[in-house]
Amino acid sequence: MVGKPVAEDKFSFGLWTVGWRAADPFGDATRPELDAVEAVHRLAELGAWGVTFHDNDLVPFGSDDDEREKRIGRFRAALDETGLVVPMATTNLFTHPVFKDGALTSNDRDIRRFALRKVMRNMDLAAELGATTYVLWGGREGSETDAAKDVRAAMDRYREGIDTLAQYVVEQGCGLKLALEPKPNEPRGDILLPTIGHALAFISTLEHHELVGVNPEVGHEQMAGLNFVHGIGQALWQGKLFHIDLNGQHGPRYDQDLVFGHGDVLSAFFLVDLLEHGGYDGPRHFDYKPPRTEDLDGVWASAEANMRSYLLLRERARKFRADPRVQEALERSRVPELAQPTLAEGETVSDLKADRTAFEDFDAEAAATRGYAYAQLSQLAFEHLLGAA
Ligand SMILES: [Mn+2]
Repeated sequence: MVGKPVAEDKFSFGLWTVGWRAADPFGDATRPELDAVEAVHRLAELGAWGVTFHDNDLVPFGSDDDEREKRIGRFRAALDETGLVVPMATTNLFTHPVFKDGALTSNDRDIRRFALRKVMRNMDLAAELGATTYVLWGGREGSETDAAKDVRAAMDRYREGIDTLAQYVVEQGCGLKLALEPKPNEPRGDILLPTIGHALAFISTLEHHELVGVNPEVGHEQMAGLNFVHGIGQALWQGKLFHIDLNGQHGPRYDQDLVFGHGDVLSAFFLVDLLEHGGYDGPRHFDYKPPRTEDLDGVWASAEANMRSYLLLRERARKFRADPRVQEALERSRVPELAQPTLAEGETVSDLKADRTAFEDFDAEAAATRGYAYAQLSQLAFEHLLGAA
């Protein structure tokens, strides 16, 4: 039904996804280390378009300059051989113990300065490799006790940090845009900028707000019990959906990073429908973890599964949109009517106040009896999702 992924699908994977060795808080790694060059070749064979990385996915923390150049050179050669692009890069500001109290918002000023330099160094590499988006996930920015963190001061430092990095982008003229990735908790007890909404509000306070958007992840919003499709809808509406992390999650619990669609499949259907019809043309980036039970064959099967899930959902979303019964149902539910402004063109608030049909003569009881027919519309979506329509 759906073919092999092609470059136009813009599927990308983090090196840390297929390369995850599956160590968890209770158990050791179950898989051997995966060479970045091997990952690039295998992803290309599967039809992926892009690969992304944290600085330390490519170059281990503390490597000397020779080792760094050698590793970057091998990676670059693999990109050249396969044609894979690097649309995005990011910084590991969470693994090394130095970041145990955060990076841009650590109480320790020396660590904040070190973190900024670590990001800037990898931004240079990202730009060299052709990336256009730079993601910042502040997984360690937060606390386990409210006594430890003055959140107002932390927000000052977060803003200073992001504005400093944006200023660096401007001065280097490297064309990168920054994308903040919200998450409510894990690894910290509570993480700053926990949701898309918090991040959007924070961005509006930045000096370089035009350079900063969001990189929302399916599972992160669902961990907070939030509707991911609504969050993406608002990010698109504000022109701030710079990048997206696709995966699966079963509601509020630890961050599962399942294969895309292998969590809330109905939400995944409406998400793909929105991305495909809502004007998003950026990467479809998978930030998932191959299950710990899998050997390397299972790793590649799971990578392929992400792309196939997306393509299957896209095919169903397209059929849903093209179905005349769906068009009729949308009309019956008055979905297009919401695009009509509430006030008429040129109508003033005084005009509205003078309009007796809007209030004095409005029959609220009669209007209250009108049904919205969402039950039929919702079932049509469900049947398309199942391939039954
Ligand atoms: Mn995650």
